[in-house]
Amino acid sequence: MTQSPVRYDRQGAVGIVTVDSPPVNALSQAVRQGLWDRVTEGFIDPDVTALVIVGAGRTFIAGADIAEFIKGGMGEPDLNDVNDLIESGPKPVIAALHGTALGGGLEVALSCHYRVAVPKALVGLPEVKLGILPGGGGTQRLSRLVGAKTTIEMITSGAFIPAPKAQALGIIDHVGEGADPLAIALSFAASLPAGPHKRTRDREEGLAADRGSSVFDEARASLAKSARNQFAPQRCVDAVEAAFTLPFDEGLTRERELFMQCMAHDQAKALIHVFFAERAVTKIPDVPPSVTPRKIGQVAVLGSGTMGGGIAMNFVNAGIPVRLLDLDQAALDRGMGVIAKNYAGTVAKGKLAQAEMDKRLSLIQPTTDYADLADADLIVEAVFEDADVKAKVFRRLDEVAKQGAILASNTSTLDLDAIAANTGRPADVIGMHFFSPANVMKLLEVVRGKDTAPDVIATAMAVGKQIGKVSVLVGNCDGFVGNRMVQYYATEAQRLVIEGASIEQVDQAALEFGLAMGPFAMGDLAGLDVMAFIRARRVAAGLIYGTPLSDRIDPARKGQKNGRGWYRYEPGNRTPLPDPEVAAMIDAYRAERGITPRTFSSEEIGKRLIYSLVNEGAKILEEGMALRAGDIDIVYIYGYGFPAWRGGPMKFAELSGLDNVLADITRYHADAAAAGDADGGYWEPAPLLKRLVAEGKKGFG
Ligand code: TC6
Repeated sequence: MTQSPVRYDRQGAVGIVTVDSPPVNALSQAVRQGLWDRVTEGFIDPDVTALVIVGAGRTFIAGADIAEFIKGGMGEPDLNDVNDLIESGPKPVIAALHGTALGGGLEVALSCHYRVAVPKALVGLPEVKLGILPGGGGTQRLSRLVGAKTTIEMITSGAFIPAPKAQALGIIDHVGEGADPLAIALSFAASLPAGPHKRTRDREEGLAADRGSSVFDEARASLAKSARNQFAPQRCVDAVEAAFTLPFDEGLTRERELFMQCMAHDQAKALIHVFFAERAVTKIPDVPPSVTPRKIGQVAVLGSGTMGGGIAMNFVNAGIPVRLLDLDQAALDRGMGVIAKNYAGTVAKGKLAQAEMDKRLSLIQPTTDYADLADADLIVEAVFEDADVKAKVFRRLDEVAKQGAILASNTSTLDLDAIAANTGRPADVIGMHFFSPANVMKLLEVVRGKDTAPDVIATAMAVGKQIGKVSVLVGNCDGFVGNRMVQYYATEAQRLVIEGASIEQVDQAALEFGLAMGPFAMGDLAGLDVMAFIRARRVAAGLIYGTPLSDRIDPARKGQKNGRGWYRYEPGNRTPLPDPEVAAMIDAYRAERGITPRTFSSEEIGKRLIYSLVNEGAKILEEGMALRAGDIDIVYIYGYGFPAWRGGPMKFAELSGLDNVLADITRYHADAAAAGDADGGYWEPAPLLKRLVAEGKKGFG
């Protein structure tokens, strides 16, 4: 017989129910069953007058077992039955919280008669981040304790609340001292009044003020904007409202109905996929956790432009000192000025203390002398994206860097092995591709060259984590994962315009799909001059099918930076405005090619944009340039504003049906060929996609 993950013992007159199911004491079927059995044991134990539920290890219960959601069917006992048993039993039950009491874990705690916590404990109902809602009575019980507004805020944001604040709100009864939740609970139990001990379901303090209140409609209206297109947040509000309109048991039934609706929705499948994909990216088969990362005490960043400055900020934000090198003092002064201005903006918003800003700035040591890089453990190069410039820099780095230093390039497109070949130590060379603005964007593509040593990979991944990035290991191919895919997406956006859509319509369709920004607005933000430079190299290398409109647009149009790109911009304003000059250029181009513009639906535009990513993503996967389809999804979600609730491009394809996606891609390919449009050559269906569909597979595996 397997041992239960929940045990029972006794201390004086208190029965202790300990959940011991590493890593996070999630409520698997075995834990629910264990809770049922051990709580029952405590209730019938004649020697105890009260029970404590506590988590072993680093945390209280961190929620339902999300892996069970994927397997389907959660099995008996149901969490609501366990909670009802706890709440309606003959003895008071105290939840002793430490670590994170989340989701179903907090719902168990809310079913207890009292909640005590260590000061560092966090509580939250983060289900909405998985596309679902609290389905174990959380919406009904929390409402009774704290009212509608706080409940809605907590449930629709999924925020983690520190114990002292939770106590002030009325969620926790007592925050003790120290780090031992059991000790706090035992002393609390010793001072328990004789009773009666109210069940949360019978408490009323949160309900009265908000019955019939407008808070529900206000929340719905606000979420319609802030959580546009998302299913679960609106259902969360519906579930909370039920606490104010229905008796407790009927409210629970309504909550469960809404929970099941969310669970059946594609958005839950997408977001649960993202939860696991985000954790899977850290797992690299040939770089196991036993590989020790190198110690990084001092970093150097080369290039004090927008990218280099942003990269330097990342390190000093994490307390790691940086030497920032640029060749001329004027550029360096400018770069330092921009960094200081960025921090000052954050201080002005009240998000950073002045003293902290000063401390961070003092950690950056500007220099124009390569010799100052001699003690750096990690050097990140962020100079101009030109192979010759980078070659020169790496030759110089090879001369000055100490033995064992890691030499990283922030190249976004160039061949890492060619860069490494400029040094006598290719094993120490790696790509660390930050996304602009580098101090804000969460994604870091860690690029592995053919000779990169495993401990160098382990270090780059560990440093990425230390500076708050989501790091994804990618292979060395042109544009790596993100930019390799995006070039076809950008080309497809242009092809749609050539065929008849307007620039504004294409961007609007992308927004409707849920992307943070449309492809043309994104081009203007990145800079059309930079894109043209990269494109010229690719065309020369035979790596690109061409982007006809880009070649037609006036080279003086650089994008947002000079107020003229695909759109025009008023001075000091980032709002893209349609530009008749660009429209005229498009008309002329269509006329020249004899194209009669046709109309497009947003759906058709959305499919063509996203499937261009999917087809290239499948090629990348087959070439081994990404380890998993989920890694590609994470690149897109954290680097390109892809909506997490769509799961990333690859998950979106799975949810759309790989066979449907392949059928569309095959048609786009045939259409491009029939029109003699070589620019659409990338629609050649990915062999992996064809194989998976032929084998009847539903996913990329
Ligand atoms: C719910 O409760 C609904 C109830 C209604 C029922 C009717 N399940 O994040 P980490 C794994 S919905 C399964 O790296 P951290 C995770 O995959 C749930 N597994 O650690 C990883 O595994 P790996 C509401 C889970 O210290 C390992 O634990 N709860 C779960 O940075 C370590 O995780 C949530 O949404 C889980 N619930 O952060 C909470 N949680 O090592 C989700 C974690 O094999 N969890 N794992 O890769 C979290 O937010 C964070 O994991 C954390 C710990 C804050 C608990």
